[in-house]
Amino acid sequence: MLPVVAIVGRPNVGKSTLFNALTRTRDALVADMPGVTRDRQYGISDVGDTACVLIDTGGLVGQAEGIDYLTARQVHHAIDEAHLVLFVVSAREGLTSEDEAIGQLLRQHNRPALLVGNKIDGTNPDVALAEFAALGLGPALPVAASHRQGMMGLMEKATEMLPALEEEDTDSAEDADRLRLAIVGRPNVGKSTLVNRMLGEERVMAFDLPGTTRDSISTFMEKGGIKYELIDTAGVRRRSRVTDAVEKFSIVKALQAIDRAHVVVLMLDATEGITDQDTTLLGHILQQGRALVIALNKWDGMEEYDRKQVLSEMDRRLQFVPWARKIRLSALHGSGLKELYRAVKEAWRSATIDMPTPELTRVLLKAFEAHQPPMSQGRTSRLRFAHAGGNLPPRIIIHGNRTDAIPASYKRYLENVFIRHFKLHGTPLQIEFRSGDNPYKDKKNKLTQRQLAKRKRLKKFTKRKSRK
Ligand SMILES: Nc1nc2c(ncn2[C@@H]2O[C@H](COP(=O)(O)OP(=O)(O)OP(=O)(O)O)[C@@H](O)[C@H]2O)c(=O)[nH]1
Ligand SMILES: [Mg+2]
Repeated sequence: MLPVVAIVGRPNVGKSTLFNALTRTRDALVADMPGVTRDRQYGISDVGDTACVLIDTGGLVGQAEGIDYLTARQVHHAIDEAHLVLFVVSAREGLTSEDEAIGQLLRQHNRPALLVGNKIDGTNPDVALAEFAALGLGPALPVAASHRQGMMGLMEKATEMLPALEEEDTDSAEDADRLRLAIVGRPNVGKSTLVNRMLGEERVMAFDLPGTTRDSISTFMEKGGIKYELIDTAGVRRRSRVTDAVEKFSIVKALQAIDRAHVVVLMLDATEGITDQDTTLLGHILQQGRALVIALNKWDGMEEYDRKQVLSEMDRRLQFVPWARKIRLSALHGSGLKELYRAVKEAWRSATIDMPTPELTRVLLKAFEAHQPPMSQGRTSRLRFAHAGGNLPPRIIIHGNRTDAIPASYKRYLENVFIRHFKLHGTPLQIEFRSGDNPYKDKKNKLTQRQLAKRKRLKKFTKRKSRK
C-alpha cells in the first residue's frame, strides 16, 4: 500500500514547487504523450527508497472565507487522507502568524507532521530556520525546492516518520500466480456493477480481505483456472452491500489500487463520452506503467448514432494508447464480459512475458538490417544486442553505440517490431538504449583527431616555410 503524504502551508511558500521537484521523474514518463492529462495535484514520488502518493494543496490563509474556505476544506480533506503531512514554511519570509495557525490546525488533526523550511538558497539555514522552533514541531528540515536541494534528505526523514504500513508481500509463492486486477473509473460508471457481475457469475468465493489501512479491500475469485484478486476502488464493502454502497471517488484510493495491480481496467461511461477525469486517471495508469484494458460500459441501450460518436471520440482522444484493447461492455446485462476477461488475460500475459536474450537480439538485428537509423553528423548508430530489463511493464535494454543520436521515430519502429514479434497487447513497452562505446576507442579517436590537427598545423608550417 502506497503511503500518502500531503503538502500544506500558507500561500507562496513553495508547495507546488516542492511537489514538482518530488514527482518529476514520474512526469517525465508521460511527458511525450500528448493528450494525457497530468494531474498537478496528485502525483507519485519515488525520490529515495519509498514511493508515496503526494498531494499538493492550495495555500492556507488565516481567515478562511469564500474561496479560501473551499481551499481550506480541501486541505482538511487531504490531511485526513494522509499518513504524513509536510508542513512547508519559507526561510525567506520567516515565521508568520499564518504559519502558527496552521501549526495549531495540524495539532488538532493529530497527524504526524514534518516541518520543511523551504527557500534556504542564499540564506544561512541555521539562522533563518531557528525561529520556526517556536511551532513546537521540531527543527525545520532545510530544502530549496526550486533547486531540488535537500530532496533526498527530506524523503529519508519522511520515510522514517511514516507509520509502518504492513507490507503486503506481493511476491510470495502463492501470490505469484494471482492476477491482481484493479477496476478504476469515475463515480457511477458502473464499477460496482461489474465487480458484482464478475463475482456473481462464479460460485466462488469469497472472502473480503480487510486491507492494512482503513480502506483497502481485496476480494478473491477464481475463473477458468486463474486466481484473481479484485482490488476495490469502488467503495465495495461486503457483497450484500455492494449495490447500495455509496461510491465516493477518491483519487488516492485509485492511485493505491493502480500501484498494487498487475492489470487495470479503466471504466468509461459510453453514454457520457470521455471526460477529463478519465484522461487524468489514464495518465496515472500510464505513469505507473500498468497493463491496461479500457472498458466502455453502458453500451446497451445506446443509439447507433451515439455509439459511432463515442467510438470516434475514443479513437481521437485515446490515440496515444493504441496498444490498449477497448471493450464494449454492459456490466448490467453481462454482455462483453467474455471479451473483457480475454483482454485482461492477454494484457497480463504480455505484461509478464519472458523475453530471452537470444530471441531479443535476433529480432533486434533483423530489424536493424531491414532499417537503419538515420545518420547524424555523418555517422550512424550501431545496435549490437538486447536483453530484458524487467516486467510490469516489460523493458527491453538495447546495447549499441551512438545510441543518443537515435531519433524517437526509430525507437517507435523498434517498439512496433518487438510488439508484433512477441504479440504484446495491453501493456506499454519500455525500450532503453545503452551506449557501450568502448572508452579506449573513444580516446583513440580523440587522439587521432588531435594528431590530425597537429598534422594540419605542421603542413601549414611547412608550406609557410617553403614559401619563404
Ligand atoms: N528562492 C527560492 N524560491 C522558491 C523556492 N521554492 C519556490 N520558490 C518560489 O516561490 C514562489 C511560490 O512557489 P509555489 O510553489 O507556487 O508556492 P505555493 O506554496 O505552491 O503557492 P500557493 O499554491 O499559491 O499557495 C515561486 O516564485 C517559486 O519560484 C526555493 O527553494 N527557493
Ligand atoms: Mg501551489
